Amino acid sequence: MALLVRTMAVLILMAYKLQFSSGAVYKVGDSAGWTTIGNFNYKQWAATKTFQVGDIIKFEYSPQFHNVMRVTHAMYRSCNASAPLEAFSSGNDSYTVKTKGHHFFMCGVPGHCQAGQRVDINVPRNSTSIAPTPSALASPTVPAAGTTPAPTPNTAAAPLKDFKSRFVFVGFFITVVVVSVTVVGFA
Ligand SMILES: [Cu+2]
Repeated sequence: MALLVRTMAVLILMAYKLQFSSGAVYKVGDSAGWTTIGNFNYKQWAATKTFQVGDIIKFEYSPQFHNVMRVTHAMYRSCNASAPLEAFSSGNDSYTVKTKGHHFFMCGVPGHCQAGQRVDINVPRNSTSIAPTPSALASPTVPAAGTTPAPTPNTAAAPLKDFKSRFVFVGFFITVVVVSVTVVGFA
């Protein structure tokens, strides 16, 4: 009986944490969106934000003219789009920040990154967050210079999957809690 109550308490706490760990949503460039028009200052835009693990970074643009590539620091500095870690091209892309540190993004259309269409989403290492922080090892390994593995556009669906699984988890915990309450009621 006491064990059941304790289990319930833990499950309620977990469900609560899962619900509130969904972070803020930031639309890159605000009303300007993800563009080369108007020389939007994405560096300044990012500097005014305090990003956290769990935040969702949204890129809105015309897929005819732009795309989004998550790249390494070296690729970001040199505007090299040859081997992105992840590639997005729907025009309405969401990236969930899963680790602390820098997350570098650039447009892979020739000339756009050089024109300033790149952004560094930085979650300070010493920042605190209520969101679960997966190991830094979870981030893809940086390919060695010289090798050019094919881009992996399939990963674009990953943030959505993650979002869905979160809801599945919350639903599961609520079900367990309801069942537990029913059992206690009859005990
Ligand atoms: Cu572009």
